[in-house]
Amino acid sequence: MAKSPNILILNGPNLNMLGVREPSIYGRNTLSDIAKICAKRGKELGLTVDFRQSNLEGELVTWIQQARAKAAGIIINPGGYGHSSIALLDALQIAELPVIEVHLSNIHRRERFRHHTFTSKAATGVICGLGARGYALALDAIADLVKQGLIKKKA
Ligand code: DHK
Repeated sequence: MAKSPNILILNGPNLNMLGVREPSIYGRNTLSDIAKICAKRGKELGLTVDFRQSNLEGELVTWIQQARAKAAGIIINPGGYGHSSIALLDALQIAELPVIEVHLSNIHRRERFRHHTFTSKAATGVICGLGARGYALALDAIADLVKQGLIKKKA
């Protein structure tokens, strides 16, 4: 049987605090609830899901670099680094993989400094404002992109 495509799901700083972090904005789901949602949806879609979180920019960069050789796509909630990190943008562009960016909250309804994300320049699509559901929708989208081979993956 062919190996199922591997999807790296990355979560940036402070997302480990979901559940207690401003629930009126981020909802009551913990990151481990979201990991379970992703594992279930990934299985239904025939994808292997590698779900990770880090508060460290460099660690996220390293994981994206490693994904270049072993993943079929990346889903990323960059947290606050989305608004600040050229390094994450560069890593995502180097990866040459389908990328879906997810934000739990609708960043466009929030403070002006959250309206712009550097990382979205490397994304095929961006989902925001749909809470944990956004991750499942991102998996649906990335499954299609991988199937269609819309973005050529390097050997
Ligand atoms: C998560 C964060 O940590 C914030 O810094 C972003 C994003 C929004 C979210 O909605 O998931 O501004």
